[in-house]
Amino acid sequence: MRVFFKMLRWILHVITYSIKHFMPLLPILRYPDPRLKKVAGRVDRFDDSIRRLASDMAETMYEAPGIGLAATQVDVHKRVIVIDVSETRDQLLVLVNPELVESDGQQVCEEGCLSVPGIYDKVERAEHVVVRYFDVEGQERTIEADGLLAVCLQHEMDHLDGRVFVEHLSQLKQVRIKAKLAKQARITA
Ligand code: K1U
Ligand code: ZN
Repeated sequence: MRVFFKMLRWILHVITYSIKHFMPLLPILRYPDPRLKKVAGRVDRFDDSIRRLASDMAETMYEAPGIGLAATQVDVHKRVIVIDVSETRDQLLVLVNPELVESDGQQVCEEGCLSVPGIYDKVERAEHVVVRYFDVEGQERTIEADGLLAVCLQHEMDHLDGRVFVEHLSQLKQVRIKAKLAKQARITA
């Protein structure tokens, strides 16, 4: 009987370990998927489902790897973004219902996007931003940023409004990017 319970405990341990460590990552939508155009809705309840979403998004971002991810990109149309621009990859920011309250200056930075793999181009953004948001516990906070963090915040907030960074580029570049991605998709199909 003791051997049976020992085995049962071991099986349960293996199951919980597998769920915790081998959970499938969230699939990322690829441009020009029309779902990337949806405007995300505000979060009004700060419950476990939001904390689970943020945690799955962070795992997906780190694994990709990326420096940011918006819920829109994983086909969840809620105003949630995760960001980590640190070199040590241990400075996770989770922003719920982010709102741009101030912006000034200009900077041009090379951007990439996990929804537009292999495409990088220069985009003009504000140099300095102030963003008001809620953390996953529903506590209101403010972040002030410049440089790469400011760029990343603007890039991710664009996603929540259904905009992908390539839409800041010329029409000609957009046509070329769509053709390149369609070719990539045919090769990998
Ligand atoms: O939104 C996304 O798709 C994530 C995107 C964020 C971003 C990158 C560059 C400028 C603005 C916003 C990425 O993370 S693309 C991948 C990337 O830039 C990167 C990946 C690993 C290490 C460093 C950068
Ligand atoms: Zn992106």
